[in-house]
Amino acid sequence: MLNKIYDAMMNGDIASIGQLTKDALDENIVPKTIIDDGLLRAMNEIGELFKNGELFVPEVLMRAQALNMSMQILEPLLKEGDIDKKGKIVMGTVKGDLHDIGKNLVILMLEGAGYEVIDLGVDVSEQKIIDAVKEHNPDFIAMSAMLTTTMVNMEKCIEAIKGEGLYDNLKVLVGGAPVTNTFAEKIGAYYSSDASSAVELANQLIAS
Ligand code: B1M
Repeated sequence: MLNKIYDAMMNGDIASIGQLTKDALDENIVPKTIIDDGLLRAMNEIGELFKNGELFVPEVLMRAQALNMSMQILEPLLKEGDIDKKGKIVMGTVKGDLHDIGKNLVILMLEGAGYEVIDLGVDVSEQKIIDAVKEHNPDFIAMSAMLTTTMVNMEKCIEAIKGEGLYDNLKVLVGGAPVTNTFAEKIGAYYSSDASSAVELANQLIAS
């Protein structure tokens, strides 16, 4: 049954993933096992295929939708502490920037890898990020920018975080088409070029 769920995920089979999830529960497979050995096992593989250019954005989004459909059934059944969250991430697209497809993909991959992500959406001001950091006490702030005119707001945000004395307690991840490693280093952040690399980077940093 877990292999069937894995296959449905790999094929982006949104028509049958819900029924397969219910069938697995009927066979007394616990939600955590369905998530770990069915959904997330597939999502890790999907991340690798995407990274290697063997899957494209629409295909990944369809598989992510399948994961969400299954999770909608499983989440209410999960007990407190059932899922070990690797870390907490506050993420948004920076002020002035409305692009969210890449950000959403990064979030899906991070969630699929076991991170709790608080999605602040698009056009996110420094103050909104600061408020979220104070409320959620995350391990990471992750920012996305797709415009050369908005990537500068990443630096402004980091300065604002420093001004509030919050910078030393977390790490800042950045990405998006115009962003480079050199730029990230200059502003005091860590860079990743795509969603899978963002997961790898978060894993490295959380372990260090
Ligand atoms: Co806009 N747009 N857009 N756009 N748009 C670009 C970015 C552009 C390159 C197109 C072009 O001119 N060739 C150009 C930017 C030029 C520049 O500044 N260098 C541009 C422009 C100019 C604009 C407007 C100004 C156009 C106008 O109105 N005159 C305007 C700006 C609006 C605003 O934000 N204020 C605008 C508007 C729009 C739409 C609303 C129409 C739409 C956005 C819809 C949406 O997001 N909901 C749109 C789109 C779709 C694009 C393109 C075509 C595609 C972007 C995309 O979604 N790519 C884009 C051209 C292009 O890239 N080919 C373009 C797919 C996505 C999966 O990739 O976002 O790169 P990407 O995310 C990747 C990585 O970058 C990385 O991982 C993701 C997954 O692998 N990543 C991270 C992203 N964020 C990360 C954060 C991390 C780590 C990795 O943190 C840990």
